[in-house]
Amino acid sequence: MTTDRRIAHVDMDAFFASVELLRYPQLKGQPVVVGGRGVPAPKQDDKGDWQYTRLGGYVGRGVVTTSTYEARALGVFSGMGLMQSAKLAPQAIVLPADFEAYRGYSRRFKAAACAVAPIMEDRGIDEIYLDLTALESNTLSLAQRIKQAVFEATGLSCSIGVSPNKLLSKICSDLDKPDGVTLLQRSEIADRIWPLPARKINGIGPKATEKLASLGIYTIGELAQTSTEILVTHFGRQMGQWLHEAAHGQDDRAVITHRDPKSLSRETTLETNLHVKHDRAELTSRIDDLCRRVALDLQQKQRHCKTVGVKVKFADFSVVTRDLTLPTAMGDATTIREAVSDCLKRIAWHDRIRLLGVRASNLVAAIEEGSAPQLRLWAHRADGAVAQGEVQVQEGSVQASDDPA
Ligand code: TTP
Ligand code: MG
Ligand code: MG
Repeated sequence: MTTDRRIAHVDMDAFFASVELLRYPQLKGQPVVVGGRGVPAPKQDDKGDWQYTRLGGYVGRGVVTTSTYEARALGVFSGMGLMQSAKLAPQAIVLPADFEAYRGYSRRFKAAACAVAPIMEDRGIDEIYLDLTALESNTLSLAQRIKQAVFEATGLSCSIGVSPNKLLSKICSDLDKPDGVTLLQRSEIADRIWPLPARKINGIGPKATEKLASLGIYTIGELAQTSTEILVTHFGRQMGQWLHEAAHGQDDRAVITHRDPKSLSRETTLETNLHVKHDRAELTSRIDDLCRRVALDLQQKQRHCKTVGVKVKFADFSVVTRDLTLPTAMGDATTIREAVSDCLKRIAWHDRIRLLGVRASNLVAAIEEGSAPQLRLWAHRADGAVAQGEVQVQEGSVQASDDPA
């Protein structure tokens, strides 16, 4: 018999909000919400007192990226509109998002965790998996050392779940938030996992949850008791089988330390819908900015791209994409910008523009002359910034989540 693996899932607590509280420690214990970039930043008045923006009276279409646990107690959660949240918590303070800062803290927390447990899979801005199997110490002391290292490097708390696989650990890290450690053994699945709602399984989204409910399946336990045949009938072979295995806590996926990114993209939702002709200057500057950021992302991941794409969402929510494949791979902002211009010329502008995106795909290694490509490409980076399967940084919206199977 092989012994179980020990996989940890680490997730930062109220991540964006917690980073903001490092900047404004006087707000600790208060309901605080992080909105988009358009929210006014706090200002100091003549006496040196901070003046904050309150949620009450907010007008606009900003969205809550995250909220402190005090704001969550008032019903305000990630993804809610700021205007809707204002009705629930008018007194809550709203702060602008600062994605650069969050990326910096993200790198720091990953590097700190890596120093304790070097086999790490990067799962987005505030979460990672670690394979603890080969490490000497007992699981609880490892989890505590990771938390301590993360705190020392960032001043922030995280929650950790440790179990025999990624699927269960992801569920566990959420069970005792914030600042929690949850250890789970295979023998405890029935007692501790089965009572939970099915949607706690990463990969069961709102649609699948609804479909399961229509079959009378609400908990993971009820899912586990449902025959594979029934699940396959309703969800298809692959998904049906995966649902069955997931409910039984089975998951063999390895912790993947390096992954080749397939594409990189950046997009931005405009504060107000812009007109292709009347707002030309503003649009041009937004597009320039997106191209520059995609070029930087490519540089960071040491990649060039052969294909450049654009995405435009119109005021009526229709989405148009165009792409262009170049004869040779490249990664500089100017060439990306030229390709983007070419793509934009092929769009019929039927309405005002709500969102703009630029994508680089068909990625290849950017090999600098005289360098040892293999080493450069796969060397573990001390800052913990490991290439991901797909890096998509959307401002004010959700980060990547795990693939279901
Ligand atoms: P999460 O880990 O889902 O949430 P959180 O860290 O804020 O809170 P928790 O303690 O429950 O883990 O997301 C990490 C960050 O990603 C979050 O701080 C902000 C951002 N995010 C969004 O921008 N939009 C979203 O819809 C969600 C869920 C998160
Ligand atoms: Mg988190
Ligand atoms: Mg997270």
